[in-house]
Amino acid sequence: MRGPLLVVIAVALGLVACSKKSGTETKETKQPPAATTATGTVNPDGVRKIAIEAGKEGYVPDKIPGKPGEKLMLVFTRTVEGECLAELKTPDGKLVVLPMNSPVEVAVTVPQDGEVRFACGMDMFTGTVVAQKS
Ligand SMILES: [Cu+2]
Repeated sequence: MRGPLLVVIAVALGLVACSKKSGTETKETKQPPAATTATGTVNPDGVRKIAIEAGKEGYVPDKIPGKPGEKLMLVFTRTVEGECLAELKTPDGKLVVLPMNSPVEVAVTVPQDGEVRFACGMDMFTGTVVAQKS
C-alpha cells in the first residue's frame, strides 16, 4: 500500500504546482498566445514605419508581414530594464544598442520569400519580418 500512497502524494503535489503556475499565467491570457502582427503607417516616401516594443514579453509585435521588397522602418523602444533586450541583432546581423525608452530606428527590407529574423543580444527573444505573397 506504500507505493500507491506515494503516487497519490506525488500527483497531489503536481496538481498544486500546476494550479499555481496556471494562476500566474491567467493574467497574461488577455493577450493571445499567437504572434502579434502590425501594419504600421506608411510615410510619404513609401517607407512603412512600425513601432515595436521590446518589453518583458519580448517584442510586440513579433511578426511583421510585408510585401516582398517593401522597405520598412522598425522603430524599437525598450521598456524593460536588464541586459537582455538592451541589444538588438538586426536582420542584417548588426548589433544595435537599445537605450531605455528611447526609440531606435532600424531599416529592414522585406525579403522576396520567407522571413528575416531579429533577436535580442542573447537570442532569447526573436521577431520576424515575413514576406506575404498576395
Ligand atoms: Cu535576451
